Amino acid sequence: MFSWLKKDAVPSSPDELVLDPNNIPAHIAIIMDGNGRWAQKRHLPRVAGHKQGMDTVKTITIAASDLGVKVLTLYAFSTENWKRPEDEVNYLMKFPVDFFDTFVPDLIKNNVRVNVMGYLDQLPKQTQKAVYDAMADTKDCTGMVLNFALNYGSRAEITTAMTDIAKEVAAGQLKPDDITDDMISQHLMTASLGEYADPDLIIRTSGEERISNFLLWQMAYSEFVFMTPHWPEFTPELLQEAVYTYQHRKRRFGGLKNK
Ligand code: V07
Repeated sequence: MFSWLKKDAVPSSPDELVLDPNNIPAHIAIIMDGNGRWAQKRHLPRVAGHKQGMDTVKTITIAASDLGVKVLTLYAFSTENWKRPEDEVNYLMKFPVDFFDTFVPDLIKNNVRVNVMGYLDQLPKQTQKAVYDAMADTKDCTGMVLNFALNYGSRAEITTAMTDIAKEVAAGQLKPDDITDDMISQHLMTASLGEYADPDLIIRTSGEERISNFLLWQMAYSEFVFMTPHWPEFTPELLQEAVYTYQHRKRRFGGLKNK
């Protein structure tokens, strides 16, 4: 695996994907779609798909870290997901707890820091505790940031940012004409990611080709790769395939920058 990481690596066959280690997308964001459909196809309850999806989260986190990705953002639960059946929502809310109990030692071993963005105060108390514990226990890790979007919605995020900026204007701390795009970025939930706030590559699994209220401001110059496997079927090889596709795109940044 990752033969291209080895010094002087040569492809063992012409169709092996050889990645350029100097052009790994710094920030990859993934819409982990298709857990329910994966389960239904196998006549399993939807929650079985979510459970399998959690194992994929673990595998892909380590694979992304090994690739040299700086930030991996995973869309775990959207502000719209509350509309799902109550039982399913209750089940989903236990994931951060389970994740914390079973995976934090591996994250520390791999020097991965957990960050969570979203409206966390609306989550059940034990879910909040698991999230804050995962962040606290990995706070000294200096490698990849595993950034969960949990109870996240991009329009709500932008609305909150606009309200905060309007309050600064009303208080006389800021003039309307002094508002810049950098300043807006600074008020979004990705601000703490610094230079990596905007995703370079957005992947959506399960064949759906839409954005579903995810990182609307931050995706201004992102590359999109839509893949057909359901999230529980996603593998490190498919992640590499997406990176390979990314590396063969020409990014233009609206003609502002060139790579
Ligand atoms: C969830 C697993 C992935 C497939 C999609 C749905 C189910 C990890 C988390 C998580 C979130 C915050 C945190 C630690 C872990 C998670 C939900 C669902 C709601 F600090 N996986 N996962 N959260 N699934």
